[in-house]
Amino acid sequence: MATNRTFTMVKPDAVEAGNIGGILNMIEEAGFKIVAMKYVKLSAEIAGKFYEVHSERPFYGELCEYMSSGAIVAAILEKDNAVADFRKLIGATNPADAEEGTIRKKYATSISANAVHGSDSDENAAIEGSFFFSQFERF
Ligand code: IDP
Repeated sequence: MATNRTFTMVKPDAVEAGNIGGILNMIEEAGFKIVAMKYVKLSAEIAGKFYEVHSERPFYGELCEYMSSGAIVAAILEKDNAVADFRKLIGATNPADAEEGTIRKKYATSISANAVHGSDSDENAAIEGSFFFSQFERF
């Protein structure tokens, strides 16, 4: 059964461009409740740990460099069917393929600087949420 939580980050390009508010607004308008949130800047090493599952992919170095290039907003979101519904809301990885009405269509500028992260499974949502938030911060 699908759990009702997912994990997201507003990525450095979107934070830098002043789009935190616009993105959080789209998230809330779509029916997600923000149940944990923080504004942080990752080191390349921490970004590397977060994205370890991608370590064999050719863009891994670029991704870690990019994700540590500026501040991000990390959050846990709650809604029925959260993981799948949030993946729909963010749209395709490459904004060129993202559908109208999605966050990436509106705010992403490239396949790497694509504005938001969204967990791809319930299992990863739980792992990613606990990577950023202690048990006292995700109640
Ligand atoms: P997703 O974020 O849509 O789940 P993934 O394939 O899991 O996409 O890739 C993780 C992140 O790695 C993407 O959001 C994007 O920032 C970056 N990325 C994916 N493919 C490429 C690429 O071909 N070049 C550069 N960065 C990429």
